[in-house]
Amino acid sequence: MTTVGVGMVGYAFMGRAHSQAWRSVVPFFDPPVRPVMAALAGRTGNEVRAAADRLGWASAETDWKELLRRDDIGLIDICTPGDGHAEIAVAALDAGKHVLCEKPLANTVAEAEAMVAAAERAAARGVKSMVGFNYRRVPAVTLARKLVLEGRLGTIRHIRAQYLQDWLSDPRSPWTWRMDRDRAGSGALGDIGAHIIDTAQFITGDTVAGVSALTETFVPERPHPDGGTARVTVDDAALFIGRTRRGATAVFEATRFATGRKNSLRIEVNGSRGSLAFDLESLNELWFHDGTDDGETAGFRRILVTEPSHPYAGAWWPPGHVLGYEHTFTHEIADLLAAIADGTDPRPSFADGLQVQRVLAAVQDSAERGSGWAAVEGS
Ligand code: SOE
Repeated sequence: MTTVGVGMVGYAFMGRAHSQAWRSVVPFFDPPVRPVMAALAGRTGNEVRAAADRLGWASAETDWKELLRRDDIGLIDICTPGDGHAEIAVAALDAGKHVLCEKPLANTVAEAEAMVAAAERAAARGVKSMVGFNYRRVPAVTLARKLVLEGRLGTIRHIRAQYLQDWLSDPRSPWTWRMDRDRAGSGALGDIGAHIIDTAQFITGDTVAGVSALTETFVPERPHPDGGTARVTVDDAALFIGRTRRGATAVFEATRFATGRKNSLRIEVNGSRGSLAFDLESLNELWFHDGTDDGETAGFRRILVTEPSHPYAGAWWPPGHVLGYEHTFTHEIADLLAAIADGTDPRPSFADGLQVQRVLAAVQDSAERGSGWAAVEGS
């Protein structure tokens, strides 16, 4: 059995989610290359050692560069804030390590381009890279894409996508790095807007070609955990309309101020033959309207996406025994390991991540110009 040693950088929310996935991928997916959770890297010695212990990593490092020097590590998993992605990913790929990098790929288009260049150099040597748009791996989302590709929706006319959270709606919620443009790149736009862009493009197989956007920062200053206040330099909400390369219209909304909505990624796609709808807060369900059904009984029907024939579902439990948020990360890692084993290029690639980054940049550009139309570079 071939193995690959994994070194992960960062152990906050995403680090915990990825650790859970690295621990569960072998028993459920029996991957052809088995991961060995070799080391966790973080800045503070006692904290990273405690986290490594708790999350299942065999050792801890206080400098991520040490992971690149170790021969027992062949894959780097980047779970840091956005400002660390480009430096770590480029160095890791140049050192011949496979890379899984959290989304959004980078904080700027220039960083993302450098990462794609490194990924291309590495690919020529058989080294793989992937960006972690985990919602592609919700079984219902993968099924939605399959239905579109099979032509069950016909020509796609409308995409309607929202990502609604409310964790910042209270102005007393403390400032974090996610509110700092230098560290996070942008606010709701890059954090959750990137997910709806990727999910919409993944499901439809189309890309956003141009946008008109509006962003808003409702609370420009927040209490700093160390005392005093700190300035919020990112958007709290981003709204934009767009047109796709193939001529569909799209409406997107990403906000952290939708009171009562916790983690609601909703998408509806309308085509000439039918429609589908999905909400992450009910992630085992896909709603499908087949416009070719008899008019009297036609309508949206709820598909419970837990059958063994459904994407990923067969690896888990019997039908109806629902899956959750964390499974998407296990699926992502299972696919990455399969690609490493069979020599194919895993998706979403760094090039896919760059394309999303270009949409984010177009949104920012349009919003800064009072919602003027902004073409997406390269589309
Ligand atoms: C925080 O808003 C966050 O955790 C995002 O960073 C994730 O990517 C998203 O999946 C859930 O919300």
